[in-house]
Amino acid sequence: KRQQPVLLWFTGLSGAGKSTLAGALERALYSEGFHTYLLDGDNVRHGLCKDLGFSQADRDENLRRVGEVARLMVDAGLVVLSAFISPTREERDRIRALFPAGQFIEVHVSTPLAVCEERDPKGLYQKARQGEIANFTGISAPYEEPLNAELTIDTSRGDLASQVLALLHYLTAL
Ligand code: GGZ
Repeated sequence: KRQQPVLLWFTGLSGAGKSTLAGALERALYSEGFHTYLLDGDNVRHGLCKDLGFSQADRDENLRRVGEVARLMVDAGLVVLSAFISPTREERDRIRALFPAGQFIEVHVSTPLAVCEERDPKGLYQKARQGEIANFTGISAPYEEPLNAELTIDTSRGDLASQVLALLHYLTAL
């Protein structure tokens, strides 16, 4: 099928639902015959970026590498999805600037902090509140909300299927 190669960049807090949304969208795209790849902390921070932690400088380098890898994958013709907190506008805009207009699609997963903290699927917020994890985004490290995201999705409202449909509609209108 002739879906244009693009990078869908999911940004938001830990527990906001970035990976869940991106994974569900990837399955939907795959079943329609598109070639996709999902970049996330699970496949990047254990390999390509395993030398990096969560200081601001390390996050910037993590995202710089992910952006460059995503560019190569888009060049190869893939629909690339990425799911990283990517807390600063500067880093997200730097990655946007690697792509021609329209090829970088920023998806703000805007689930409120209170909901993410309530979900706390890995117990990380609790640890951060207790001071056991430093520089935790939303608690002791900043998250800068996007000002010009192409799409905004709050996973505490509505269901996953309709959120995936909204993403598919955006993509197929390109
Ligand atoms: C934020 C952290 C931290 C700190 C470990 N701050 O919910 P998760 O567990 O699976 O997703 C989070 C992931 C964030 O990695 P990213 O590569 O997406 O971050 S960034 O874009 O800022 O480079 C969380 C876990 O790693 N984690 N320590 N201090 N999240």
